[in-house]
Amino acid sequence: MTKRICIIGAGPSGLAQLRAFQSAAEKGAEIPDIVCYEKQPDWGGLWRYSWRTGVDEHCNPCHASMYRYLWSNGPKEGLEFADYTFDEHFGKPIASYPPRAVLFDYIEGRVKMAGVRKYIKFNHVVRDVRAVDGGFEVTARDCEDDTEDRSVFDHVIVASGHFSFPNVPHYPGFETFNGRIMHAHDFRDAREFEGKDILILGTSYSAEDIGSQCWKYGCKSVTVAHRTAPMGYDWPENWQEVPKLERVDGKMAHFVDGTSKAVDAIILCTGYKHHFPFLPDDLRLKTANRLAANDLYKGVVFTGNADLFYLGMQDQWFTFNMFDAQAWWVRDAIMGRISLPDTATMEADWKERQADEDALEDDYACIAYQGAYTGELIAETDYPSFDIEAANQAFYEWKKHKKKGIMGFRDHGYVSPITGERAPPHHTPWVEALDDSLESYLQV
Ligand code: FAD
Ligand code: NA7
Repeated sequence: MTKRICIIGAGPSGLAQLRAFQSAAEKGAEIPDIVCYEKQPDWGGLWRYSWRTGVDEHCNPCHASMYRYLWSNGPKEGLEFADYTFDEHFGKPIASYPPRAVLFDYIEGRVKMAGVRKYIKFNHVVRDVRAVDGGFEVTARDCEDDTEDRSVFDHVIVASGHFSFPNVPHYPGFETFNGRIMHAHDFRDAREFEGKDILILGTSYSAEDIGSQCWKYGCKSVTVAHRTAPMGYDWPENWQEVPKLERVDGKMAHFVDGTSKAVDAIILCTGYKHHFPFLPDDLRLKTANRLAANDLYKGVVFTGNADLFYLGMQDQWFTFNMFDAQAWWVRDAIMGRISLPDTATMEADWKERQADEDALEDDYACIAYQGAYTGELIAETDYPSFDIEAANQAFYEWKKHKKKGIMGFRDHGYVSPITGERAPPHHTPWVEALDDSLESYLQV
């Protein structure tokens, strides 16, 4: 009997899974029956921009955390598909930090060519998954017809992402703040903050990038409060880093060192939660945002039920190529090309990975660690091998360029780990490039 597989989500991870199965079929293998449920009306996950915030047109929580004018925050050479290069897709070399629309086009190009859209049920939100005799019963809602779709599958692959449910802290005085308080998840357009004094909480990617966007599109000042340590870049003169927020009073934000600042808006760049409202406790992944997640053998097999897989649940330096490595590996586990060890061995695996992660000394070591993990999975499948060390190198250079000039790092080019060619510079420095369209980016 042909196995039945359910994939939840058609973002980069779910699409990698579809491409993995299709590539096996292309080589003559018999592949399982596949259904991919996607709650949005199109594929691409976070790379599909939506203007909506809060709840969507079907009253589901909006998935999008994506905003306008987002340019890749890491070099594209660190995420390039080994089976589909940027040069192949665009027909020419392009610069290293593409805006969202360009990356969306690249993601879409590969799956269009693979012809996998037929497997996806769009506008279908998965509401419930439970273990039953013979596998899993999955209940999805067809949001267009407002009907229920209930089916049994041998395997479920959760590819629903983990940067969509906001972590929202409370600080005293938020209730009466005379301005806008929002989480990064609901941020859509930096122009909203033109001429405004903004306060950002958090010091990671969202804080750095949303602050930079607001600065680039003309906010009056950026103040970033840190809970642990400042980012420490050489910021523009109207940008300051201050210690932890203590309380808010009217428009005044008071910090723990006794200083204060009047602000118009507070943007909480305070991270996201791994949240799976459609999963019962016995199948639900509970983990922090880290490189080696809890309870996942090889970073993908749920140790509580080895017929259930998760993709892309790690904190991410590597993204699209790591999702590919995982997807090819999961495909082979499902197709019996890779056998799984006993539960005790699987448990020991993620604990050992976490101990190794805990011993890493700095970001450079974290990059090498995730590169090695990606390489480990690739070596066990037929995913095209590529020069992981070259991808690591692109990340190392990226970090140095950020230290050198936080508003200028996107003006550099890196060597592709697949083609060995260095990317050309973009035609316009990032601070001056206000048009983030694909057409503008691809101009020579
Ligand atoms: P997602 O892209 O989140 O896709 C998950 C999919 O699952 C979505 O389509 C969603 O609609 C669907 N889904 C969720 N729940 C259900 C359900 N119950 N039923 C049906 N469908 C469901 N990475 C980079 O490499 N470079 C960057 O510059 C970069 N910038 C980022 C900027 C932001 C603001 C964020 C939030 C993330 C960024 N990332 C970046 C990281 C990002 O996580 C990955 O690039 C990638 O999108 C992860 O893919 P995914 O498929 O795992 O998850
Ligand atoms: P991250 O990388 O998980 O970072 C979360 C940040 O939020 C981090 O700096 C935390 O500070 C900070 N944080 C968390 N809770 C609080 C509270 N209560 N008060 C103040 N600060 C807090 O999330 P990002 O959104 O930046 O990045 C996630 C993805 O989105 C990433 O892949 C990007 O590409 C886009 P800490 O250092 O723990 O003190």
